[in-house]
Amino acid sequence: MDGASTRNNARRDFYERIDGLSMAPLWESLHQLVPPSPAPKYVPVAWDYDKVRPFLMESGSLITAKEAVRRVLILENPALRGTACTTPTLYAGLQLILPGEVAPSHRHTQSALRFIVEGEGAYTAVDGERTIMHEGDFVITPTWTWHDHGNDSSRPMVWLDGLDIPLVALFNAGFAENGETDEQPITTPPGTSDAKFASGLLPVDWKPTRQTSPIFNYPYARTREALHGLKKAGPPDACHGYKLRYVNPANGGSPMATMGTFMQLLPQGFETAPYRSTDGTVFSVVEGEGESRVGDQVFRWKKRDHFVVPSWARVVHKADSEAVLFSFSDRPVQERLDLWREDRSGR
Ligand code: GTQ
Repeated sequence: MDGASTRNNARRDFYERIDGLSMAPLWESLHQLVPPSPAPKYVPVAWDYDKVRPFLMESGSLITAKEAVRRVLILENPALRGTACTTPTLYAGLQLILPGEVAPSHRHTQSALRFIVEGEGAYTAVDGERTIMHEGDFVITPTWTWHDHGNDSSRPMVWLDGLDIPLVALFNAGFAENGETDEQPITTPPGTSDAKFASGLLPVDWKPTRQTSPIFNYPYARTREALHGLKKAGPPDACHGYKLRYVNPANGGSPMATMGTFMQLLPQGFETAPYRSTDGTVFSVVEGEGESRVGDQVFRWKKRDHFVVPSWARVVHKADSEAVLFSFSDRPVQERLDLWREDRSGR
């Protein structure tokens, strides 16, 4: 036996002996543990709404919203099957609620966002107030707030659920409880939180008690108007087109501590400069048609399609017609931890 194999055998033997003590040699895995740049173990993926919708509707005949509690098809990353993860930190799913149904009241420490994909007229109630939802609206149900959903309209409603389920699981900080009634008692007239907090004004003696935004519906009509105002005001950003982030008006931060949410407008024919950042991101197409190159994959998309851009994957969006993209990520968490990075060198 040569010197190298004698040494390797001695090392293997050593590893086996320390294995029984629940110990392992760092030097065998150091490079993976501390990579020179992010090496995500999940992949770019897209869901074509034309293919997804029939299954979503079929689920509506298999189980009621009440029995399911939440009737959702999880958008699971192909590299993370069986984990309910869309990215390693975020969960995403498409929730269906049919006319007359109620998704019963509960609360949990996981924060949730709703992004309305199809239909209008259903409501979400959060801590005693209801909001009627329309396509493109962004609605939050922050950590530990009571929430239920109901559809008093005549059409099915579908929205994208985004939750921090994997993050909360990582911390083992999950708590949940069910409401006493399916629909929580309504204590506040609709429009109250909007009136108090959504006009660049705050009630004079109001003090925030948590990081969460006091606004719980950010309607698309206003977001759209803002994007179009931006477009009139100047040239697009090379990497983003016209991109805005949703904000908690009380502190300038994200509406919820764990998830950042964004809306961007890409003018017709616009192609973004290559861009990457460390926050793996879930996109929902709101308007228009185009394609995104994510790493070496190309996803064609149109209204209501969804796709994932993993951490540090280069992305280029191209809009064939004027397009609007909603997206969410764990960016605020990474920023708080001084971890978030971007690379605009493709600009
Ligand atoms: O609406 O509370 O998609 O608790 C997954 C878990 C939605 C919700 C989901 C949930 C909810």
